[in-house]
Amino acid sequence: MTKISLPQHSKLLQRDFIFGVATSSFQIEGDAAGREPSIWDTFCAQPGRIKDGSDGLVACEHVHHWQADLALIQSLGVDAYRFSVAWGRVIRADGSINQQGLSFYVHLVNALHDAGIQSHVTLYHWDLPQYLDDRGGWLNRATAYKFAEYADIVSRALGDKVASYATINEPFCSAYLSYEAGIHAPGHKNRREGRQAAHHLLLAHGLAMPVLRKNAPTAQHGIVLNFSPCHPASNSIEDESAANLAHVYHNLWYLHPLLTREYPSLLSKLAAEDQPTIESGDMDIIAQPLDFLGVNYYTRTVFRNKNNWFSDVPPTQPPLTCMGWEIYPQGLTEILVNLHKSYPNLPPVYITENGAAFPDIVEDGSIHDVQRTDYYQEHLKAVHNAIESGVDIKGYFAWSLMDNFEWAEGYTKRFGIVYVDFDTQERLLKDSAKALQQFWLEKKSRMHA
Ligand code: GCO
Repeated sequence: MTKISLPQHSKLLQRDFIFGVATSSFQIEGDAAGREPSIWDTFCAQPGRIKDGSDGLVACEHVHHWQADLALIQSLGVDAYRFSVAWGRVIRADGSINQQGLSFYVHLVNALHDAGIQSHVTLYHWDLPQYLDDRGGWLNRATAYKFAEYADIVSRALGDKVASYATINEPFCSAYLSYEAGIHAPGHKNRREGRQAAHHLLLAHGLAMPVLRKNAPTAQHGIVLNFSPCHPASNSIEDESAANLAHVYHNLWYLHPLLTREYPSLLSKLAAEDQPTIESGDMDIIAQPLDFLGVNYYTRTVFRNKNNWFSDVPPTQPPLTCMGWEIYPQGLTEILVNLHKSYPNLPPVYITENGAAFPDIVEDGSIHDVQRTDYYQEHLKAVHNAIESGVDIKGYFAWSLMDNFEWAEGYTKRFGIVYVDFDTQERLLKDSAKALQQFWLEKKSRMHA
């Protein structure tokens, strides 16, 4: 089995660097009866939306198996677990609190706490209650205020037992993929809607931050953004400017307002009918001080010029993951160093997601996912390199703890370090999990020596 290792002096091997595994509510929980339907339930029910026609009604049945899953997390030797709360498990359509649903998270956080594992809670990982979408979803400004109320309820219940609260996971996905590209729920295709949803998601974040600080004063509060370095398909001026545009539109659109109180100047260059409504005072609400920035990284993206805009060029050369994504670890160092240099006020960073899907085959009860182990090895080295270049990075979370519902790809893509047999709900450590486990346990034992 391949071993994971880092240079002896690496900051990642020091006590205060946190390692964890990550999941999200809709992707693992199941127990649809215990919550309100979300936009993803609606989306899954529409023919043709999900590759294998599947849904999240059962998923990994984590709500029923959470204690065993917690034991599994503990056995890996991690310091932390990142998971999300399902809004519709906490607040019913009539506005009342679902006490049983809320208790699920209270028990989980208490048990993690007792096990000495930090809880890193994400409040919104895409499963908007359908009852809010019925009132316009993220196109309705009121949803941002509803989010702050929801954040209040969750943070009152979980308080400072949680190490960190992230408001929104990847607003790029909930805005662009969901309202502009049409590939995520609710599946709209409209540029103005994409920009408006992005604005309301950032507003929701800004409205929730002071609430979280009040209810959990010693926890850390921030947001999780996804980044992909944008590279030109050729060295023509047109392609280079397309790649720059993509970088601004996909990466900086979300970070820039948080750190500078302004959208990138590209906003004013969009057609008037594509520009979102921004009320006075919104930018001040959005630009709350951040204790941390969560960075999700999977791959780089290549763009070419198309009608003075950008169009992505899917990679064809190996090594690719099952998603068709190029394995490009140096892109993680590149984007982190780039952000560090571009924003003097960049907060400390957690890598909140990083991982890959490969065709996992069970052979005599084992999964020899050498490519995934290599992926982790190389990306951990990329994080190490970014720290050496001066980026303040506090922790790293592998995506994902276990195979789960991969959105529009259904169950066809396995991102787990733990294999899930969806017929029996059995969990099986892949070789990558064993390699990470060995790496994490060795780090722990050195700390205690
Ligand atoms: C994300 C998504 C995850 C996906 C992962 C792989 O935050 O990007 O949260 O839910 O499963 O990115 O595509």
